[in-house]
Amino acid sequence: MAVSRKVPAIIDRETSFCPGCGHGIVIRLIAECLEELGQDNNVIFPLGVGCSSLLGGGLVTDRLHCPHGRASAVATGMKRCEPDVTIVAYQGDGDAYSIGIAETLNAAYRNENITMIAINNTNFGMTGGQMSWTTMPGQKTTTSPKGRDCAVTGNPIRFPELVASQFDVAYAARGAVTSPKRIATVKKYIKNALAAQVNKEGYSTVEVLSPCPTNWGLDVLGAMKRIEEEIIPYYPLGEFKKREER
Ligand SMILES: Cc1ncc(C[n+]2csc(CCOP(=O)(O)OP(=O)(O)O)c2C)c(N)n1
Ligand code: SF4
Repeated sequence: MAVSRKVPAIIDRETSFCPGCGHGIVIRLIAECLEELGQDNNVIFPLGVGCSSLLGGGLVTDRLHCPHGRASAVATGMKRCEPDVTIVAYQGDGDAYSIGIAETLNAAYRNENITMIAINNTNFGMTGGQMSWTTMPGQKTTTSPKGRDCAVTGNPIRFPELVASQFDVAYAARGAVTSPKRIATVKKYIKNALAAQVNKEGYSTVEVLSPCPTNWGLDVLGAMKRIEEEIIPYYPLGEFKKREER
């Protein structure tokens, strides 16, 4: 018997991500959460530059391609003009952290009532796998061919922990899309983040550890295994800040 699966209404076509990429999973989860919260026709996505921009090819929704790294600043402007519209900045680690860290941190610092979803695949995916702020110590990339040397580059950033410990944000969490159970947990985190915004609690963010098999030179299962065995031990999963009732 065929299994029928309800696809959120704002998804109307296939995405163009590489096979095994995590972006498509997260975009599907965001669409499901928006629909469940009654926000799917009341949302704008300020988009990062990178494979994250391809969200626009998969969802029928308002969105804006922002200058590189500046999606949280654009999100701030949108929210202040339209406080009752749900604003979701969707960015990669290179965009949100390496390139746009000033705007990203400033939005969290001010506790802007927006949601920022960051896809952490430990490199600049779209441009061929350069080192980013989340590249693992020792990881080989096209710009760290001998492996990332943290004595020279500094250490990888743990953004959700940073804003949860230093700023008055409403919600901060990190998940991974390596198994159905973990994907269900990521969905719960995204829904909590969006609900915090709808309830006007302030800034919310979810970082998702996500495979980039193309630039990692791994097959799909190998990429999932890398996240489980190498990346999660460095980037712990969980909720770092939330209201008691969530
Ligand atoms: C001002 C500017 N600098 C650099 C680029 C090139 N560029 C395009 S996408 C990208 C990296 C995006 O990486 P990330 O945010 O990690 O997203 P991913 O592609 O991995 O999802 C870069 C450097 C650009 N388009 N504009
Ligand atoms: S390059 Fe990486 S992040 Fe971009 S679509 Fe392919 S797998 Fe996904």
